Amino acid sequence: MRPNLLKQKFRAGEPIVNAWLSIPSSYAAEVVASQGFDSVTVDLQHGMIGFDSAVGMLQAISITSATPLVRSPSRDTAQIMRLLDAGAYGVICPSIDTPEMAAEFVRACRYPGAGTRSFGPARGVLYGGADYFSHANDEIMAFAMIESQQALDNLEAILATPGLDGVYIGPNDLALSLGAIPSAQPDDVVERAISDILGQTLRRGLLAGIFCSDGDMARRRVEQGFHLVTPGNDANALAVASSSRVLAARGGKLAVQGNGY
Ligand code: 3PY
Ligand code: MG
Repeated sequence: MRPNLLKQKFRAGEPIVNAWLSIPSSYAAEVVASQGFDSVTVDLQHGMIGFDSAVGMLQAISITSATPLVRSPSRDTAQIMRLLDAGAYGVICPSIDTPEMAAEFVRACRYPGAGTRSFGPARGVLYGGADYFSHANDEIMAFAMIESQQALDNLEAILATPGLDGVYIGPNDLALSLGAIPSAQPDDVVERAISDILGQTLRRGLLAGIFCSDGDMARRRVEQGFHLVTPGNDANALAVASSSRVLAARGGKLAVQGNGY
């Protein structure tokens, strides 16, 4: 099976820069995936993307060396299995708040022996290779999104879930859950929660990932100790690039960058 380069980079301690796609276009996916990202995530939760578009986008990502990931629309195990069949090499699952949710999610990503994944790796075999089935349980990565007070309260037990590869922090939902306002520069209460999650994840030896508002914040998070960072999404990059051109043409300069999700 084609190795999961993300796993290799994590083991080697190399920072992983992950793109985030919300525009339902295989061409846009191809453009973004060709820019040197280590991984590219198709976001089916908040992106304007359904399963059919996601398949074409995973195909487009597959022509590059970036590892194809998805954020599933929910914890629904049938959807998670379909996205794995479509060739995703890792799933970022929203709102994992309890160890039971974490266990059910991880089982959906693993074939029997380790889980409940149903057999039918349609594109998985095309992208991964003929021996996909024998190695998928080891190569496919499962990331639990930690984005609530409840998840924080249960973090130790969530991190102890067998087969969980790591966590991915959603700072905006985390802020809402902590009574703060989602912001490109999170409040102190959110920052304290982020460093608590990071510390516990590192102590467990798992991968720590986080969504960031832009490239500068992503760099800061790498320096803080995160393994995987997402410097905003495609729609935000397009909006910032477009508005800066309009402003430049009008003789002005862009002051504020947007906050993607
Ligand atoms: C959040 O910040 O809540 C996210 O889910 C990032 O996409
Ligand atoms: Mg979220």
